[in-house]
Amino acid sequence: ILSSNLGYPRIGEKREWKRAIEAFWQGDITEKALKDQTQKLRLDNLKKQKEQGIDLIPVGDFSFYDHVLDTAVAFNIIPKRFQHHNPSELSTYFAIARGEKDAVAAEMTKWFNTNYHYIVPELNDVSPQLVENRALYYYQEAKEELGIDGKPVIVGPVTFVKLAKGYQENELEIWINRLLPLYEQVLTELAEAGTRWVQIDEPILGTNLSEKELQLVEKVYQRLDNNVSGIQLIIQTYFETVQHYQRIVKLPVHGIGLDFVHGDNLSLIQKYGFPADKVLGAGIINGRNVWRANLEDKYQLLEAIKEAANPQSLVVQGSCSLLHVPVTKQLEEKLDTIVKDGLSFADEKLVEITLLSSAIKEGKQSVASAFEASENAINRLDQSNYRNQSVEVTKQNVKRNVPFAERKVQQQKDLNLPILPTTTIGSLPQTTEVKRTRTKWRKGDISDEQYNQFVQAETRKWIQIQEDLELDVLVHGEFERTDMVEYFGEKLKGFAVTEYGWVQSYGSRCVKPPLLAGNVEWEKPITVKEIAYAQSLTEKPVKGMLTGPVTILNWSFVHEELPRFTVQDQIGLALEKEVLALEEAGVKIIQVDEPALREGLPLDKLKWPAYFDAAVRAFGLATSTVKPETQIHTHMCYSEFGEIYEAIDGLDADVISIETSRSHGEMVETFEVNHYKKDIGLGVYDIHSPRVPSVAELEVNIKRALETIEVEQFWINPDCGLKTRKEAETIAALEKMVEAAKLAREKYVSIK
Ligand code: THG
Ligand code: ZN
Repeated sequence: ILSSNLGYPRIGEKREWKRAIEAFWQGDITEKALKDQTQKLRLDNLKKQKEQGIDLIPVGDFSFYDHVLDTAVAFNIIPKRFQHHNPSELSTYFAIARGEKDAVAAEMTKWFNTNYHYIVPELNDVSPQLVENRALYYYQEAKEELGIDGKPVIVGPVTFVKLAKGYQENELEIWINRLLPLYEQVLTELAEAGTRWVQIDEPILGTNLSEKELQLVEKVYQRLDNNVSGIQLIIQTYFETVQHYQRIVKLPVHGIGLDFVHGDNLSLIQKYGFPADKVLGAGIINGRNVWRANLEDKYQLLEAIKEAANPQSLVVQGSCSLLHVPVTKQLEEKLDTIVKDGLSFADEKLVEITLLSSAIKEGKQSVASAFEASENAINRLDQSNYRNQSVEVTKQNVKRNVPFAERKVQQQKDLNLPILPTTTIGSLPQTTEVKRTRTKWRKGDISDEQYNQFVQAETRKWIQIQEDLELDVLVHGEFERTDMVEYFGEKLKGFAVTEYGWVQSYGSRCVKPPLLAGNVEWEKPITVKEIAYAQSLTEKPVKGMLTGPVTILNWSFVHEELPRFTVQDQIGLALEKEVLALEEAGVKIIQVDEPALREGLPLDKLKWPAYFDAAVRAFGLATSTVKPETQIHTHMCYSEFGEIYEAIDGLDADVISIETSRSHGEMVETFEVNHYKKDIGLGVYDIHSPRVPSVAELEVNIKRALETIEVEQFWINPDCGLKTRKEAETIAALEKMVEAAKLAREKYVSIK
């Protein structure tokens, strides 16, 4: 019996990784300094894992941006528009991720159903070859610097190609075959360097693969087995029940890693057993949540796994990489002790893993006090104020009373907007000054009054800028908010927030999900003061900005004992009170963002209908009681909307804005095919890149959308919130956008 870790967070206890990378981008530190600083972090992380007594320590889980991009670049998979660069330069790598003057960044999308985003590899126009054996580099580094015989982690070929784009569906096999020799070379070189274990991640096995794809999986691993020797390969799956379990466990590899927290792999091994000649990676500690494990329950689970599976050997591990949880809870000083005691971040999870592997090896008595401590902590939270009163959700009608077509007429009468109205998604640049001032206020260095004054001054400045730009629907800018979810987590009852609980979201960007410890309740107006202030400064409509129930739920760490859909309804009801308070204050447009709706989708399609129903219901709880003349907007991030179209329509929002620009025309089609009737803004430029778009480029995007979407239906906006952008960039880009909108109005309205 061994203990293992599948991946460690990259970002450092205090986000040192992010700071180093951003300083490098700014030109504040050299490439050498970046490499030195990140190496130190990497080695510190390895040391910690060794000290915790983890037997199989991952190497190669580090990245300067994203591990899928690392894999692509190591294979010379570089989009054509970046091919004039040297593939082994770090600047090439960052250019693909971030875009550069004449080349848009590669598309980014969510990693399965998590809040981590990867860079989508583009397979058209590339000739794969092995530029760098990253796994080998990091394996040798750990060995030479620390004497650690690490376990390289690589993205498996099937998952990699399935997540890539730029090829036809029937070319999957061709592409996998093109990459397999490179995988063979990577693995052979590792074997020669003395590597014993390799973790090959194939989370795609938790999704619904076709029979043909499944046969391909079998061919791939057969071939790796034939051509690579001297290595113990573990196929690692996570996030869901393995589909086609009986065939997957027969693959000719040394071991299989299964997630015993998400999905129902336990039933599978109980029903079908597990090959006695294989190692079973038992993912029992939740790698996606921060709540402390009940060690007794986990021990029972391990016993059940051991009994049903009877594998050659059992490896005790997390359910997935710990990339999705913060580093350590030790730094938290302000948390309620009941909550803090109930938590377990990455470092604490490593302890849970080694405790459980000792318990199963040497008996529970050897770790009895730890078992007791875990049980006590869980009971205390269960009996605390967070849980004592339940919030009943009795409301039945979650639909708006007046149909869209009628609402539209009434809203237009009130709002009097031009055709092709322009707006932004909500957040405006969070400059260093904004963040610094918030930090000062948090520390008590400035008073509430001073902070308030500052936020108001920023709002005033930006209302003026938006008026000067001649935008039609304005926003207050969200200067009082850190993050769209964390902010509501701070204000709603049932949540707690951390100081250092950061996780990587994309590239150097991190989020700090609130902790959902109990029943959710609205206590008093949250956003009304700021919105009403902004509205008082202008004649143009200012949108009220809220985060929707699905997103708040998905981007929080929800305690595993809470029923998710019930809490989601509770959040919906809490937001309804906020929506009505805004309406009462005279706000005419209220945006309830659901950027997480798509990414929260279960991997298993059978679970989709229940998920959609719950999402539509909770959104309806929040928004359906407004007057018909109140315009409800929503916003969603990222592509692949085809499959969630019904739910989008079901939300019945008067206006939806959608992030599109990294996936170009694909999205337009979805709405065309379905004859979408309500108003829609398909983002006309990509805000994730510092690049300012040209008017011509914006016109192309508008034109494409208007080929299929009615002029009366279309809104012109950037594709996502602007908080990560610099002020100058933002103003420059919005100027172009308004100019393009004016040109479009002349062109398309005159045709009519
Ligand atoms: N909030 C949350 N999750 C998200 C988003 C979000 N997931 C998807 C998408 N948006 C990811 N996008 C972002 C956008 C911006 C930031 C993070 C994720 C961001 N983070 C700051 C940073 O890392 O510099 C936070 C730090 C700070 O404010 O000091 O800007 O919007 N929950
Ligand atoms: Zn967005």
